[in-house]
Amino acid sequence: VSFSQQTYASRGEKHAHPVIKQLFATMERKKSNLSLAADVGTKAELLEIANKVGPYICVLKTHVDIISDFDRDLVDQLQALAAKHDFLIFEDRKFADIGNTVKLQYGGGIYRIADWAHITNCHVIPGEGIIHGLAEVGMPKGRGLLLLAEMSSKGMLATGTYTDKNVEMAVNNDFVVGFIGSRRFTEERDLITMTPGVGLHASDDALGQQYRTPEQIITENGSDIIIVGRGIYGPGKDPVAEAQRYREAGWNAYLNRINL
Ligand code: 5BU
Repeated sequence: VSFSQQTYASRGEKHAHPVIKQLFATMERKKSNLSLAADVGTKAELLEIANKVGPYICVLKTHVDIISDFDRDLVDQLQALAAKHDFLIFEDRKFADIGNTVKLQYGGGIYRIADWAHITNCHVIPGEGIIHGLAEVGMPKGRGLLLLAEMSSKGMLATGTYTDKNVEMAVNNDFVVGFIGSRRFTEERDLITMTPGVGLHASDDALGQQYRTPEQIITENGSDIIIVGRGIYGPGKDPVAEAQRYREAGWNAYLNRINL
């Protein structure tokens, strides 16, 4: 049976990676395959939205380098919220340098991403060394890595053999737990897919983002998690009401898939 037709709970029970085990268990407990993309500019705004929307999500996705007043206390408070509301933290860092450099970027600097992000991601444009460099830092801490097998934006260049190479590298490396992309990529092991560019209606923004619906992504394409940003906190929106709507839409799309 394809992984897409199994429940999150049963996949979690069998999974070899501790982060994905934890993730599937969280998803099942909260009946949520929703990740919030919290692209806000300050510490106060990030903590506020994480606290409000936290009950409805399985993963909080961050871009820490857009927070103007980032500090250590933000990390402590985010971790406390992750424990309080039962979600994981995914820093969408998109590493893209040689192994030795990404090792320094992942473990050090101001952000020390490996200390607090359960999951991060990278491009494989430099070759497999990037995965090995990140793994040296992340593996001992029990972290997981997603490869950017595809992107959601118009004209993106991660297609064809480049996407296939991502899948090949992922299957062969235990630090890799899955992909960013639009669909399920392989049955060789249970590598998850998280999908950005999700809205309740298919549409675009002015800078190349393309939105597809939870049904397209979860039911039809077999992805595991929808990532939603402005659909939840965009101008005039009530983030709690929208998070509830997306959670329900994502979960129903999953129920429809496993009942197919
Ligand atoms: P939006 O407001 O729902 O459009 O936000 C989407 C988020 O997902 C945003 O943080 C992007 O950086 C992120 N993203 C994306 O949109 N597309 C991609 O292919 C990848 C990440 Br990878």
